[in-house]
Amino acid sequence: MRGRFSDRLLGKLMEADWVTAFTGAGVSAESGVPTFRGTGGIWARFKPEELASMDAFMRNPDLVWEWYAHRKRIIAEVQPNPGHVALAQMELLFAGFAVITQNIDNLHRRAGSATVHELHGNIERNYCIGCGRRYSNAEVLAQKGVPRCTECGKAVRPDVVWFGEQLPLEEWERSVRAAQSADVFLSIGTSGIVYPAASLPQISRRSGAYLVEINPEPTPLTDIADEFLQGTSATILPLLVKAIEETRTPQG
Ligand code: BV8
Ligand code: ZN
Repeated sequence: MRGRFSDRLLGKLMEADWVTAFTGAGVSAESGVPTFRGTGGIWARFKPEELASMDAFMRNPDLVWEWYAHRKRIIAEVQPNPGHVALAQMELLFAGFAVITQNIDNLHRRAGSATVHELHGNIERNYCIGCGRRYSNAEVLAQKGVPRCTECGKAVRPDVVWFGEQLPLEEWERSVRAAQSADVFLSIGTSGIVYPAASLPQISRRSGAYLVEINPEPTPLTDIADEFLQGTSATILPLLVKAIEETRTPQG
C-alpha cells in the first residue's frame, strides 16, 4: 500500500497534528451526483449564472426550482462512497482534522465525518425569501412547482449559496482557520474555479501546509500543489488511509 505514496507525503502525514480536506463535486461523483464541469456535468447544459443565482430565481423561478427539485431527488437516493468513508476514518487518525466542502449534498456527514464546514450551504435545507421560515425537503417537494411559504406566501428557496452571494461568515472563518492550521491540506475533486472557496488551498500553503491535490485531471491548483495524486477520490483516499495506518504500525 505504502508504495503508492511518496515517502515525503507519508513523512508529512506522520508528523502532522492537523490535516484539512477540501472537497468539491468530484468527491460525490462516484456516489452518482453529477459534477458541474466534468463530462456530463450539470453545467454542460446551463451556465452557472443562469441557474445558481438570485436573479435567475427571480427571473425564472420555475426553471431554477425544477433544477433544484431534480437534484434534491437525486441526492435523496445516493449513498456516501468509499472516498467519503475514508475521510471519516482519517478524521480519527489525527489530533486535528476538518472537512471543508463546497458540496451541498450532506454526504460527508452521512459518511460519519464530525467536523464539516459547508461553504456553499446544504440542499436538504430551504427557507422563505420573505420571512426566513425554514422548510424541510419533504415539505417543499410535496408542493407542486415553486414552494410558497405557509406564513407569508412568499417563495421558498434552497439554503445554498448562489453566485454573487456571500458565503456564511461562520463557516468561512472556520474554514480559513482550518486551512491555516493544517500541516497537510488535501484538495480533493475540485476544479478550483469558484472563489472565494478556491483561495483556501493558497491560504493553507502560505501558512506552511504541505498541499496535496487528488483529482483525475490537472486543475489551476495543480501548479501550486506540492504533490498531485492523479486518480479518483473513491480509489485514492481508502489507499491513503491504509498507508497511514501501515506506516504507523508496521506489520510484523
Ligand atoms: C461571491 C452552490 C461576492 C449552489 C455554488 C463573474 C460573475 C459573477 C460572479 C463572479 C464572477 N467572477 C467571479 C465571481 C465570483 C464567483 C465565482 O467564483 N465564479 C466563478 C464561476 C468564476 N463566486 C461567487 O459568486 C461566490 N460569492 O463571490 O460573493 C460577495 C462578496 C461580498 C458580499 C456579497 C457578495 C459564491 C460562489 C458559490 C456558488 N455556489 N454551489 C449549487 O450547488 O447549486 S458553486 C458550485 O461550483 C459548487 O458549489 C461547487 O463547489 C463549485 C465548484 O465546482 P467543483 O466543486 O470544483 O466541481 P467541478 O464540477 O467544477 O469540478 C469537479 C472536479 O472533480 C473536476 O476537476 C473533475 O476532474 C473532478 N472529478 C470528477 N470525478 C472525480 C473527480 N475528482 C475525484 N474523484 C472523482 N471520481
Ligand atoms: Zn415566509
